[in-house]
Parts: sequence; structure tokens; C-alpha cells
Amino acid sequence: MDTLNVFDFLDRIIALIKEENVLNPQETDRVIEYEDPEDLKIKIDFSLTESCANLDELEAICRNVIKYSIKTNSGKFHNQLYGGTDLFGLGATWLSESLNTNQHTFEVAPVFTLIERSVIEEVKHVVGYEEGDGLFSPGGSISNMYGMVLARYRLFPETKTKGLSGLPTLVAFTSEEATHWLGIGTDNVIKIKTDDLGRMIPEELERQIVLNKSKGCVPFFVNATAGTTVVGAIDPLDEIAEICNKHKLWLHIDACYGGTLLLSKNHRQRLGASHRSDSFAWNPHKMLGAPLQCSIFITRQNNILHECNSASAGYLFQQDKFYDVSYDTGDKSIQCGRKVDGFKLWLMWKVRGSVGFQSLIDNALDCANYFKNKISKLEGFRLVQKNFETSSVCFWYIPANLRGKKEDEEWWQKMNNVAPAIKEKIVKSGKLMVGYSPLLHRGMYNFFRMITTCHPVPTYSDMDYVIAQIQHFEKA
Ligand code: ABU
Repeated sequence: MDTLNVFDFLDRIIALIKEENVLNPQETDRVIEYEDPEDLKIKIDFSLTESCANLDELEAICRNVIKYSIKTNSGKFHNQLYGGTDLFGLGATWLSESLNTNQHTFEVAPVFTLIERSVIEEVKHVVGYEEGDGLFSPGGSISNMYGMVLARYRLFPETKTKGLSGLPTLVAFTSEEATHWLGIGTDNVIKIKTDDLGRMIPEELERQIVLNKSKGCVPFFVNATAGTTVVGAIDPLDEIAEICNKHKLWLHIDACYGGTLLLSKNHRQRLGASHRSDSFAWNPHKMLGAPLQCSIFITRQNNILHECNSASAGYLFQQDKFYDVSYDTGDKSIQCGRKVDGFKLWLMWKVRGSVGFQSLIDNALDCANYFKNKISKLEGFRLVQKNFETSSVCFWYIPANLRGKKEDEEWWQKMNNVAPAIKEKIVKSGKLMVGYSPLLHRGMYNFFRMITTCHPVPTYSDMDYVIAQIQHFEKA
């Protein structure tokens, strides 16, 4: 260890990132160097031993970590709802990771506390809340859970001290397309039917609320989704807000994926009724490209985050401190240690301004639209639905030997294997990563899900490339 100068090591890491094109993969670079798990264990020595590695060994290990990792900054990566990173956000990460700051109190995070406040205020403004509070959380599922816990607390504040026993059966509502629900008992999460674009049907929501009340259950929470995971559907927020208002239900909007649209004047109207919600979750680490992770939860209700979550740890949140303790934001969070994720978004916003965000978002959606229009005219491609509301485009690829045949159950069973088989070939070639999914509640077998994001900035030629690869690997 004596021989290892850590600053030399950090210099080498930066050099490696440049040499291996991690941040700017070239056209000839593979998006993935796929190895099965057992083979990967041979390529990289994952064991930890008593002896220490020297600088050259460390460099070789890190080079392999890069080699066998997915290059999300490649224009060939369309596999998830996130893509590559905004490099200004990355700069923010390097700085905050170097400072190793914990967000819990003002005394240990003076600058980042004010930065988080500033971002939360701006996000509240964009969503349309005049009051309220918020924080950064470790991901969309947790942000959604904050909404659910606050909803329960508003209705039954005694759960904080007495727990769940004695409570009636609580029921929550979400669309058939939504995912990632935790905590309340999956049987008590009522899935509401969707229309042919994957959006919750408001009349169905109201029917289920009334039905569940008549069974003696207590509805307490409605989750509307702005950007469902597969088809990117945006629920009719205004009509859902009306129903929640009528039945006095907490309305949470899971806008983890679609919330980014609020930053574009050309697309924000799709989330026009967001201000009517009680809480709202948005992940700038998805379409906007903030480095993972960057997830925001806001609520329109004042003080409730603190009242519901405060544990008043005496070793952190002393009330007799020498400064205004309302700046100690950690006590409204369920975490103790909390990263300063707000800094990434704040720096990106400073550099680009809202105008810069808008042009990145408009471009991502324009490319998705170009892709959709192009495949809608190409032989062998079939859209899963007529329109898509975010940057997700879902489609089947019908191989030549299945075209023009009777589309019976046997045909669909064969179609079900097409996307996984083409994907395997594409991934093993290192040429492309694109996702696939079934939507069984809509009777749909496996189809491709193509996603565009703000980073790396997508182009029409990236879109053409995806089409060409799918066509090529059908035959390969
Ligand atoms: N939070 C759900 C993300 C899933 C996906 O990227 O496909």
C-alpha cells in the first residue's frame, strides 16, 4: 500500500475514462461486451484477499470494469427509461462525492441544504404548487412510498405511534400499467382498467372506489401515473383529480418518467393538472439524464413530511443549536444518511437554464416521433398502439416467415419468441441494447420497447440504426 499514491490512482481513473471513451463512445465501440456470469467471473477476479493490489493491477481491474460494463452514454443504448449522463451533472457528482457530504443537517451540509431548498422550490413552481415541501429520495419507488405514507398519515395520524393494528382495510388505486408498489398489501392495491393508450379510465376508478367502500374498505390513496413504465402513458390527471376531490382521497402523481415533460413548454400541457395533486414524484435521472440517482418527492401539504417522518434524533437534530434549525432537513426524511442528489440537477439547471432543458427534451421526443413514424410505414414493423405520450415507442417486429399468416394463438406464441431471440443476438453482438416486454393484462405478447432520452443527444441516424439492426438480426 505504501507504494500506492492515491492521487496517481485518481489521475489514472480519469485517463482511463478518456482512453476507453466512457463518456463519448465512438461509432465503432460496442455498447456491451456481453459475457455470461460464469465467464465474467473468469475475466475479472472478484475475490477479496489479504494481499493488496498495486497501481498497475488496479488499473487493469478498472479497465476490465469499464470493458464489461454497459456503455449508457452510447447512442446504441435504448434499453431503459434512463440513458447516459448529462456531463455537467457528472461534474457535480465528482465534486459532491469528493466532499462526501451528508444532507441531514445544515451544520454538515450548509451549501447543499440551500441548494436542495432552491431546487425543491423551483420544482414546486414548475408543478404548480403554491405551498408545500419536498426532498430528494433514493429513487422513484421510495418517492412514491413517501406519497403513500403521507396519505395514510393524513387519514390516520395515530399510525405513527400505534402502528397498523386497529386500522380498517386500507385500499389504494393505481392503473393496470403502473408498477413498483410496496407496503400496503398487494391485494389492497386495486388495479384500474386502462384504455387503448394505456391510460387509467376515470369512470373505472370511481366505480372501484364506490365498490370498495361498499365492502367496508377505506380508500385512502390514488396513484395516477404520468409516464407508465412500458408504453409511457399519462393518465387523465384532471378527471382523476376531480374524483379524488369528490371522495376526499390523496392524489399522488407518479411522474418519475414523464415529469421531465413539465420542463418543455411544448409538452408540459400533457401534465397540466399536476398542481391538483397532493404529492408528486419525478426522477430527473430518467429522461433528463441527471446522473443516477436523482429522484424528487414534493407535496402540496405544509409540514406533513416533518410531522409524519420526524424521529427527533437528539444527536443530530438538537433544538438548542446556534442557528435556525428549520434548515436541518434530515428529520423529515426516513433516511439518516442522505446523498446531496439535488446538486446534480441544480448545476445542470444553472448551466443549461430552462431553455436548454426544453431543447433537449423536445429533441428526445422528436426523435421518438421520427422513429414511430418511420416504423409505422415499414414492412414487418407493427406499433403496439397508435400513439405514445412520452419517449417510449413499443412495437412488434414480424419476421418475414410470419408475415401474411393467420394471426391465431399459435402465431402469437411464435411472435412471443421473436423479440427475446432478436435481442439476444443483438446484445451478444454488442451492437445495440433495446428492451422488450409483454403487456399481459392487455393480452399483448412480447414486443420491443424503444426509449429515447436527453443524453446522449439522440439523432435521426441513431433511430435509423436501431431499425437497421433489428432488420439485420432477424436474418443473422
Ligand atoms: N423504475 C422503472 C424503470 C424500469 C426501466 O427502466 O425499464
